[in-house]
Amino acid sequence: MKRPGLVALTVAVAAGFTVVAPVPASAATIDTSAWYQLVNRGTGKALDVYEGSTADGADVVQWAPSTATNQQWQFVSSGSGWYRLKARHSGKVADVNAGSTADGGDVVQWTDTNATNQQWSVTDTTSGYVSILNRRSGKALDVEAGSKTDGANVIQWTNTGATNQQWQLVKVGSGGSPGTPRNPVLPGYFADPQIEYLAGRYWIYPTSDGYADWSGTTFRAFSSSDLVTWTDHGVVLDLAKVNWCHAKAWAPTIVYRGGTYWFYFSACQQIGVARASSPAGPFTDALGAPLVRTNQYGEQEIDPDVFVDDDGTAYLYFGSGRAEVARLASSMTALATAPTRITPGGYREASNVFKRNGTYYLMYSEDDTRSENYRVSYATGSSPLGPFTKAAGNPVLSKDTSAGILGTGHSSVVQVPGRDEWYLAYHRFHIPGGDGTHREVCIDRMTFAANGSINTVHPTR
Ligand code: FUB
Repeated sequence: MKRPGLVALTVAVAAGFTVVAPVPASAATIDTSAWYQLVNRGTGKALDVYEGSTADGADVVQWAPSTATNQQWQFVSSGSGWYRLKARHSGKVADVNAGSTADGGDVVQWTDTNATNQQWSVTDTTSGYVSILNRRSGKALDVEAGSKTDGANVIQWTNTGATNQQWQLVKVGSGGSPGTPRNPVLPGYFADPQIEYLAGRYWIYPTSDGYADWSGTTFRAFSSSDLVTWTDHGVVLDLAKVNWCHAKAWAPTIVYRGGTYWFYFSACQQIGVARASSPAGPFTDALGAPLVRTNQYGEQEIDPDVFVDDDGTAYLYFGSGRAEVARLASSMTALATAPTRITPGGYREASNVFKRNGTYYLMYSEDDTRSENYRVSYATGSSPLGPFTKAAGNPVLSKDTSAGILGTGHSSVVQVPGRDEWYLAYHRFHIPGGDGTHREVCIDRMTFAANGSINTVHPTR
């Protein structure tokens, strides 16, 4: 059913308002045979045809995610990186009503004519989210005024990059809940896993382990569509090609910004930054020098982590023996501010920050990676710059001697796109016979209590 007050008219439009086709980012991974739910980053609601109407002109709104087919969309290629968005229940496509080029132009469904006001581009914003721009107007698919209510209108608006213009593409079926990881998830010796969701897949960037004194010199990448089956992408950065340090390649992290994948890594107990156009690399040193130098702010400048807040500000966390955070410059290759010290109780290293329901969670490791008691704790704060207070109920993750699981630490957290479903990647001593330099990478589900505290994660074999 069409909502009152909408003009049930759409027009095919002439050339003259078209925008330039984007370089595909997530678009490169779009499966045109699949159905997707489009979940808004700012509101958590899904793109929805109002009341499941099959009529031309029915309004496109947001609604709480469900399995209904009026929330399932197919990307139908119009060529050159442009797509129509076809609703599964009606076969009609998302259309800027009457070919409007104005801010506030309403998005409705209409019979597929392949007109430019029915064509959309898909471009990565920050990790896992895309912006969707209309070809005729160049404006972004936007939840009006960022409203969080069911039924809030979806319109077009000037592309500002705001979170109510960012969408998560959740593949129906395979894109819902991933499978149950089987530990260890990576074969062989790896540690310090950084897990991320990038360009429609899960990725792990670990330390290559099994070397005395943690003397590995290369970084590899692994990816998966389901957290179960992992593809080895080989060496994505070799310190032999980094002119300021060729030793101790440890604990990297990655973030997507401005069309580039930025890869922060520890080398010679300093922090570097490299760049690539794909999450599979190859990464090239971006600075020709460390971003954080030996002893610049403290004893061990290692274990970088980058968190990008909803307003687009990026923060770099790092440090062993104490925790630091600094805002990153928009170039991503410089600190915009001097670091702030945010060390929570028991902190050793391995900061990893995420946000859930407005709370910032700082995960970190306690004890020594050579100890079987190496473990994961967390602190919370109301700002990415802290202060962070160690939570009750820690540690989140620790050894299980009855299962032969020891040395569980250096974790990172990933959210399943569009769902309140979270996984913790971490390393443990290799089974059998591992120790602090022979570690393996595991993943287990992480859940929250109603008050937002993290429930204990039980490590699994
Ligand atoms: O893997 C080398 C170091 O061991 C990491 O940087 C620390 O977090 C610890 O896991």
